Amino acid sequence: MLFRSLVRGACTHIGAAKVLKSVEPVGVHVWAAALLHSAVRKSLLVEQANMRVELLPALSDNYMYLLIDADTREAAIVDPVEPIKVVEAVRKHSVKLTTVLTTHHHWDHAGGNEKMLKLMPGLKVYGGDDRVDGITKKVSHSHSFKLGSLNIKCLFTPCHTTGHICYYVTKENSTEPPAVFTGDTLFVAGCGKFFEGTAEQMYKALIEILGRLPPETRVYCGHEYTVSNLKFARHVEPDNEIIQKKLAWAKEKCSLEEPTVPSTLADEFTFNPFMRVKEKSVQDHVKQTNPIETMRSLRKEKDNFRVPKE
Ligand SMILES: N[C@@H](CCC(=O)N[C@@H](CS)C(=O)NCC(=O)O)C(=O)O
Ligand SMILES: [Zn+2]
Repeated sequence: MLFRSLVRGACTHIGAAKVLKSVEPVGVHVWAAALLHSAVRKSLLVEQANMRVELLPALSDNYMYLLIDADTREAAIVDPVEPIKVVEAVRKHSVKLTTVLTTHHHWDHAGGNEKMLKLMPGLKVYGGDDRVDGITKKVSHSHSFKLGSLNIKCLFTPCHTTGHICYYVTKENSTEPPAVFTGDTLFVAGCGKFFEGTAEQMYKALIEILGRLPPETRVYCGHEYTVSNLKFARHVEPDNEIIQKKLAWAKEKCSLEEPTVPSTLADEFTFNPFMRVKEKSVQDHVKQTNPIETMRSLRKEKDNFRVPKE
């Protein structure tokens, strides 16, 4: 799955295909392709008065996120799989990086942790799984800590992996939207594969944990999969106009190599089939009447879904 995620990203891969033909051996192909592709994907800075989030594209379709507390200029990095890019961003913003937030142990998320620690010794490395490289602080559900003046709350969302953590970031007395870093649990218009978990667990994660956060919460996910996810969403709900519009928008963004992240939880409830398992239109598609069974059927169908070219 990880090989596929490198050679088949969400958007176009013209440059990557060229490299794949000309470089030996196979392992080098993959890395060269991934690095070349990520070089053209654009980053994005989301600025609020209380926090700043810089989206840093990595590999072929991953995102790392530099989270900055505006008050103290203390910063955290989410899933720093390409540490050199992180060091560059830290220098550019003149911030003090103290913290690594790891969503799960897969190498395309945690694989840069050891190098990150070598480049910047003393970092605190958070994660929910002993398999997370370089982990210094193992956390569980509701564990909270500070990043400068920001509060970070760990949300245990096992299913993609048994130790998956989402990180929910708030600032006291702020009227600005909170942020949640969802790794491979919730994607824009989709969710992670159930590699180590069940439909019951993903239902709990998406509907009962993430779905109960404030609707305006900005969602920063682990991969740029929005276009292919929306093509599946369209297949599930062909009459949902919001999906059609979001897909046209996401295609445009992708053609410009711009991120489709962040979205919001309120928006996810309008186009993400895995967040819409209580909707009759989604249940009818999979011939189920129970939301958890709908979740199970949807995931099974998406695992075998051939994404159409258009
Ligand atoms: N479908 C992915 C294939 C790669 C893959 O399996 N990715 C993992 C995360 S590393 C996943 O959970 N994907 C969700 C999905 O395919 O719906 C793609 O669009 O490139
Ligand atoms: Zn991943």
